[in-house]
Amino acid sequence: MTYLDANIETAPRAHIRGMQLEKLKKQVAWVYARVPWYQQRFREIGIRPEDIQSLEDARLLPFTDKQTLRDTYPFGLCAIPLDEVVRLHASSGTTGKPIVIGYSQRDLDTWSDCVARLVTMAGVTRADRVQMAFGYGMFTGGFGLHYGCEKLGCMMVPAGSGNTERHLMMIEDYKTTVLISTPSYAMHMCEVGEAQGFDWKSASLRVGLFGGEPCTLGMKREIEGRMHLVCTDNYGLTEVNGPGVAGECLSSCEYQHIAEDHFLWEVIDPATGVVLPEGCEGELVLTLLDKEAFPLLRYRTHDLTRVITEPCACGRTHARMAKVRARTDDMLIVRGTNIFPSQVEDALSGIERLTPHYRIVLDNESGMDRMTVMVELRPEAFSDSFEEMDRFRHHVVDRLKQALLMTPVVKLVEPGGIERTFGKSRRVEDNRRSPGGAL
Ligand code: DLL
Repeated sequence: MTYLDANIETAPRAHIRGMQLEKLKKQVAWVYARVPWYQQRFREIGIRPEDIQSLEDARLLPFTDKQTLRDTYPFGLCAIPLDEVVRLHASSGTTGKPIVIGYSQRDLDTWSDCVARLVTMAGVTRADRVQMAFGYGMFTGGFGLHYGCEKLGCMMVPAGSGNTERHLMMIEDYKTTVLISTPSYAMHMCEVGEAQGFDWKSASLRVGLFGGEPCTLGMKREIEGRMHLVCTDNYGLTEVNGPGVAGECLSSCEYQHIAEDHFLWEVIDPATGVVLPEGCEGELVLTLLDKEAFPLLRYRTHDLTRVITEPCACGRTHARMAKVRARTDDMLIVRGTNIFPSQVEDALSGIERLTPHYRIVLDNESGMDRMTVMVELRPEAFSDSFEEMDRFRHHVVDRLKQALLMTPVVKLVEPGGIERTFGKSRRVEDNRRSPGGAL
């Protein structure tokens, strides 16, 4: 097994916890001394940095969330002089102003270490040639993975997002061995390649590093089979640096190891904020343990997962989070029924004649919520017989009805008919005038 730093990655759990506590105390003192927003919140709750004497005491600390970053936009949470900030990244979000995050030089070094660790977990070495298909803008995916791989010593090919034909040419000409993209873009690249007669089997790619959006096991298997590579999934979010928070090793495809020397995790009940026992599903909350510029304590990610600390076959001792499939805020309320897009995805993934591409469209033109699920047929499933297609459509409706406990409208779309994206895919289009709320 190859580790980037075995001392850290396979440290006894008691050692990891000890290191976390030491860093937590320092981080709390750091934010309290430097950020007025935290000083005020600490006063309101009635705590002082000295009250943090154990990791459990983290529960005394205030939560932060996207709203905190909006309220203090753009630099209100910055804990260092702005002339020591060397980079900004931002996340667009779906509503309102973007949130912005700054990094000191040391923050960037830590971030690159986290990324170098996760790519090593996926079997990437300095001998690899890495083709980047994430964008290099304010999004953290491109720069984050770029510098982490470069730190490892890989040959970076900063192709960026889009222009699929050029990507295929680069694989062929530069013999790249690793592809970094969202899983949905990898799928698109695969389809475009197949349509052009690109020979994935003899192509040089051997590893796919996917992240930025959920990747189901079905999708992973499909991409691995069609592109002839091994893929792993990594998780992160702009507010907490970007990619590098957690990554999948080659031993457990359902979980990702959290870089616990840099992030303290908790899982809470999203409705009450109460911390749940280990292994229970809830909302992931992360505290950055050594961030200089934009330190976030107890950041509510809205991502639903569960975390376990059982030993992993790879020998790493850092806790593992189950792959994120849903967010508390992507729950849709349709005619009073709570629906997560991941439930739709699970129901569709068992139907062989469909591609993994789908879209959920909501409207209430008639005064009542209507949910339409657009599903895409595989080329071999397409038939001229109206009866046969209608029978199949009914079959899809039945499967969704069983999973969702409500009956959606199903529209069959011809192969390639659902729009592909270069970055994160957009699964839900909510056109309702006053949509049901989210958690
Ligand atoms: O997506 C950071 C990132 C870039 C991670 C590239 C990995 C690779 P944001 O744009 O701020 O940052 O979006 C963060 O995306 O809260 C999750 O809901 C979702 N997400 C990110 N990675 C995964 C993943 C980046 N591997 C939000 N699986 C997060 C499932 C993911 N969801």
